[in-house]
Order: sequence, then structure tokens, then C-alpha cells
Amino acid sequence: MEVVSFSSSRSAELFQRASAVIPGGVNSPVRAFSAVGGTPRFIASASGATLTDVDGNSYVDLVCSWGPMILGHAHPAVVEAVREAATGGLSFGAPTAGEIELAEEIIGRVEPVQRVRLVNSGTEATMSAIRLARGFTGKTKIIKFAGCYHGHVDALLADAGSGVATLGLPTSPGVTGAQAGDTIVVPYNDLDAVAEAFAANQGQIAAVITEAAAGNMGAVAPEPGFNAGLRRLANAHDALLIVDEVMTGFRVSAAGWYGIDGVAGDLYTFGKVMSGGLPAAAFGGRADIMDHLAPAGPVYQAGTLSGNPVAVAAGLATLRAADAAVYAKLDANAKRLGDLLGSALDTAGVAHQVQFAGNMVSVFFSAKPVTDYASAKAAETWRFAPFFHALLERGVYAPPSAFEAWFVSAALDDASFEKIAAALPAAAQAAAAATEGTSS
Ligand code: KE4
Repeated sequence: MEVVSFSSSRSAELFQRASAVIPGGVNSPVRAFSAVGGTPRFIASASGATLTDVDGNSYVDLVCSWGPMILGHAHPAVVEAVREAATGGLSFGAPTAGEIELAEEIIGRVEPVQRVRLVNSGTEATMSAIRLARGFTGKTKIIKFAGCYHGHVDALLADAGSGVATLGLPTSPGVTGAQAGDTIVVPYNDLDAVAEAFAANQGQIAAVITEAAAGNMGAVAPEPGFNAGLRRLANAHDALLIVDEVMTGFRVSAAGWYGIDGVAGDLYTFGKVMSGGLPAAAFGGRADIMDHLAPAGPVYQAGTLSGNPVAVAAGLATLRAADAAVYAKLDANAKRLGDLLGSALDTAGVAHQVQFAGNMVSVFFSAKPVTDYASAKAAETWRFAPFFHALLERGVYAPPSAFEAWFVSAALDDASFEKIAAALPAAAQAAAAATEGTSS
């Protein structure tokens, strides 16, 4: 498929103007295209599986706002629910019936969740879950996995210390050694490293936090038995298991990753899909733990807009429209995308892995499977930028980073896949032709 005349001049103008008033020109770093270079596209509107940018270019959307838009954009039932809620008032700072319904919807889907607290972002959910785990257990240390991202929580912006079981080091200026120092970072899919960390920190570990299936190093599924092993180790060491389903929740099945592996966490974090694309997220879990939260208990947590009625309406409408047919479509669309990616890259003769974590997909330019962050970083990531831009110029909007999952929606149709299939040969060729150090 030849490149149509994709102008991005209006996006470029807006990016320049944005950069004068917003750090990096964006309100979340990944949107700046820093990992792939070029001009981020400023989006004017979206409908179904299509994004339209300010230059009038349309794209098949494989980012879905980083997960939320499982029904596709501007789904009529969701837009109507938002319109109706908004005409009744935008925010009250007082409880509403909708918050109960959303909590009940989550509880009804994820069996280990008995109580839910609504918040405004995944970061707020994981930050609060960590505080609650520490408050409930009276212990301070947290185990997390390299390559797993749980939002920009100080305690979780930590890298592995010198030894597997040693204390974490800040990954960002502004995070103090003390804040990162209670976090132990170990390799993903490595139960021995987790056991070693517990043994070296006897009686001090409040919780292990893990992405139910990793999506933030690219899609890397937990190896068979990994999550069950975390459950066993947490039990053996009287620690909590926090399962971060912000990305997988209500996407990879009606019950998220729990619906796939049945491993019960003590606490869960949710976001994205349950928000319908508006600012809403949640954490929840065992009643005996959650009831330690203020005002029922002593662990403080609060939020002016938590449970916002318009965001709750969007989340409820999304979850209620996400029936078995939608989840079947998501799975089928992920497989169809993966098959097209694999076939095009095979034809171009470039070593690659198309990997799935449920219906989350990623492409790694690696000759062997990626099982953790070290192997994700060892891939020929310099092939990704030319691959990404060749897709973008042909109307396919993939995540602008080699370390992200690709997200399908139920709105993808034959025309969407024809456009993806037409763009892939040139993109695969661009990846094959890339040489280390030349791509942006
Ligand atoms: P937010 O604070 O961005 O709503 O959620 C943080 C978060 C927590 N847990 C998991 C498993 C997540 O994937 C996220 C956020 N995901 C990224 C995508 N890699 C959001 C995109 C962005 O940062 O702009």
C-alpha cells in the first residue's frame, strides 16, 4: 500500500504550541513519541475503530487510549449514558447510587473482590493499595517486578538494587532513597528470586504487587504456575498478594486475568476499561482488609472526584455493554492481528516474536521468546521505530513504544484489518532494513 499524502503539519503546529505551555507538549510522556521520534498526532475525534487527527488523517486505532476503549470509540450506549449523567449534574462531593452499582458490577465479576473503593487513576489505585497493605500487615517492604509498571507511585518507581533481594533504587529524580528503599525489585517470571527476597527479608514484606499479566514491557504473560506460585509464597510468608489488573481488568475476560487463571489476590487494582475512558479507577479485595480504610478503619485514603457520577456512568455503560460476544470479538481480533503481524514479519525475514497476554498483543524483534524485562530490552528494539512509522504513514496507529501492549477493540472490522494488512508489508520491510543506531 503506498503512502497516501499524510500531512501532519497541523499536529506539528499544535505540538510546538503545546510544548510552550505543557512540559514535553503532552500530559503523559508516552504520547510525545519520544521512543519512536517524529510528530505526535493530535487527535480531533474518534469513532469505532478509527481515530481522526487534526490534519484529517484517519487511523485504525490499536492503542484504544491504552486499553479502555474495548467497545471502540464513542460507543452510542456509553455516550448516551455520559450525556444523561452530565445533564443531571457533574459532581456532588456526596455519595450516589451509581457508585454502588459500579462496585457491585466489579464484585459480581471478580469473585475474590468483596469491597471496592473508587479512585481517579490507576496510580491512585496502586498507591492506595500499597498503603492499605502496609497498614493492614504492619510491615513496610514491597516486592515488585522489573518491567512491571503500576503508575507513577513514588514507592514503585524503583529499580532493582545491587543484589536480587536488596533494596530498590529510585528510577526518577524526586523519588527519595527512603521511598524506593522499601521496594525490592526482582525479575518477572522468576519464583526463585521472589522466594529469595522473602527469605532475605523475613517478616518484613507487606505485599507482592504484580501485573496480573505484564503489558508494560510489551505483552509478557506470566509463565504457567507463576501467579499461583506468588500466591503460595505470599501465604507462606504472611504477606498480601496485590494483583494489578488496571490493564487486564475487564479486557482479557469479563473477570480480567482472574477469569483466565483463577489465582485469587488479596487486593486488586482496576482502571481503564472500568472507566469507559473517563477518569475512574478502583482498588478492592478482601473485606477484612478493605474495611481498614477510612472511614471504616484507620488507613486514610480520599478523593474529591472519586466515584464521579459522569465517569461512573461511562464505566457502567461500558461494562454492561461488554457481553460474551464482545469478549469473543476481542479475542478473535487479537488473534487476527497477531496472525497478520507474524505473517508479514515472516515474509520480510526479520526475527520476531508475536506475543500475547490474553488479547493484549506485542511484537518483539527477538529470535527468542521474551519472558522478562531483561529479554525485552535485549530485543532489537531499534527496529521498532521504522516499523511504527511505516504503519502510521499508512493509517495504522500502533503504540509508539516497543515496550507497550497493542490493544484491540470489538469495533475492528474487515475494513480495519484490510488496512492493517495493506500497511504491514512495507512496515515489515522497514523493520528488516533497519540498522542499529540509524532509527530514531
Ligand atoms: P494510570 O495512573 O496511568 O491511570 O494507571 C497506571 C497503571 C497502573 N497499572 C498498570 C498495569 C498500568 O498499565 C497503568 C498505566 N498504563 C500505561 C500504559 N503503559 C498508561 C499510559 C500512560 O502512561 O500514558
